[in-house]
Amino acid sequence: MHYHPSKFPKIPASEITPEAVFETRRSFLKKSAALLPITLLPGTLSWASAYNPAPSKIYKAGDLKITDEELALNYTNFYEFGLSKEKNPSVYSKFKTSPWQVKCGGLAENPMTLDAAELRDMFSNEERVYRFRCVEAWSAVIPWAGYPLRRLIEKMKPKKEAKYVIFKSFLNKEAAPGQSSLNYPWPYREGLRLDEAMNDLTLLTFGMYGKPLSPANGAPIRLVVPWKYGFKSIKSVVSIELSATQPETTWNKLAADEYGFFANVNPDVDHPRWSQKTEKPLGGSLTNLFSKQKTLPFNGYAEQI
Ligand SMILES: Nc1nc2c(c(=O)[nH]1)N[C@H]1C(S)=C(S)[C@@H](COP(=O)(O)O)O[C@H]1N2
Ligand SMILES: [Mo]
Repeated sequence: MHYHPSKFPKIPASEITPEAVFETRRSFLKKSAALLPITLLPGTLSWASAYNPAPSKIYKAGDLKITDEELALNYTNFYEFGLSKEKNPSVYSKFKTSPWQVKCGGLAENPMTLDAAELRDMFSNEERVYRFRCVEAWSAVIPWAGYPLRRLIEKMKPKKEAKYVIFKSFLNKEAAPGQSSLNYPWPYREGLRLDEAMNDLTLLTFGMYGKPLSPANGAPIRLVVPWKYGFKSIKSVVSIELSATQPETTWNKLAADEYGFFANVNPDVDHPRWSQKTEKPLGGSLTNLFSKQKTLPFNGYAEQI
């Protein structure tokens, strides 16, 4: 299926008012709840089917052709479920993403533990079309939906010693076969410096292509940091913790010389095993050299960070 964000106005990021007013999900839900049989509410089905992120902010960087939805859903990196990128959907059959608790704490005056559904509905969701660049040199352009992580962090009220944010994914060997078959330091962990986490581009993400995230893409809640290599965009998050010190992260621990903590997209610094100067957009031929495109410093977001 083809996704058309073009039905929404294209506003350059520079012209976006941070306080743009749009209908909030709560008022949308109230209205739609009035039309639905009461037995549908509350529940996973209604939570998912009522998802309607406001398309009021479309972030663009350069000339972006949105990746085909089928590709973005079916060509994924999610090592908890194995090494292959094109996984059989049955691999997710034991992975339950609702209810899903997220612990938000650490060096916070206002720690909280919420269900992902509550966390999602705490602030209005908006859609953002971002470039996405995996460290393996494939790339995509994806319409995500969520809200800036900054809004949650402000609500958590960082203590003044807080300098980093630590993110952890779930641990469930029953549901995730890769957590037994791959000898990685589970659960998957990532981190950002607090100022990076507070950057307006850093998106706490609940949806893509106008729908809730699929298990393969990190349901029910993931991070998207568009100016960093894809491994920083941790999926299926269960904890967000403020910390005074730089945390250990999964890929950095596995191979520090290949995957740095900061991992900003940089075409001038090659990976030890391949060049980072170019990338292959998903959908382009993966073998045709002419389908490659230049990788941009900070993935095209240098001016926004
Ligand atoms: N928990 C978890 N998060 C993860 C990964 C993973 O294996 N486990 N892979 C990372 C990598 S390497 C990339 S490129 C992106 C891929 O996101 P996508 O599959 O939705 O495109 O997720 C990142 N987040
Ligand atoms: Mo990646």
